[in-house]
Amino acid sequence: MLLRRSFVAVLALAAATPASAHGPTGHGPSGGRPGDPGQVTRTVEVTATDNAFSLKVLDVRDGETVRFVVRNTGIDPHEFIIGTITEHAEHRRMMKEMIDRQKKDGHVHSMTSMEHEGGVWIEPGKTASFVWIFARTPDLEFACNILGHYEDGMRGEIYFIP
Ligand SMILES: [Cu+2]
Repeated sequence: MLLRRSFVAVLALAAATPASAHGPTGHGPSGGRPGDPGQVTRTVEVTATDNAFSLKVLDVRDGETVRFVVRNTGIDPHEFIIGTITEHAEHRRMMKEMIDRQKKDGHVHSMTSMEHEGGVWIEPGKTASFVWIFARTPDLEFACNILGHYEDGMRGEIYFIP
């Protein structure tokens, strides 16, 4: 599928851009912030396939520092991103817009505005990790927002233990 391939190429380019370290949309990440690797108290291992996560739901504590290790055993790239339901929806909307624009004018546009520091991009066969300190936030989810993947079920709720 041509559409899917070009889409993935754009995303891969964006993932490799160092500018991804800050929330360019003007607001910081929801649900916490990048954590100190020295403060990790739990490691959560996740396997991504085409198109599902081995992790279905996640219970965390407010202030807990978690290291996520995400392995992609699929054929397609995937992402594992933490954000609110609204943020994920916006992320998907922007990805779609980007593809539509690319289809129209043939140029590869920067995906900077959709990058999020709360997560990783994982190429097929690779493993990626990040450390996150959670802050109590309603409607928090982990998700892959690549076209169609969220809808296929690459998402799960993050619950805060009272
Ligand atoms: Cu995916």
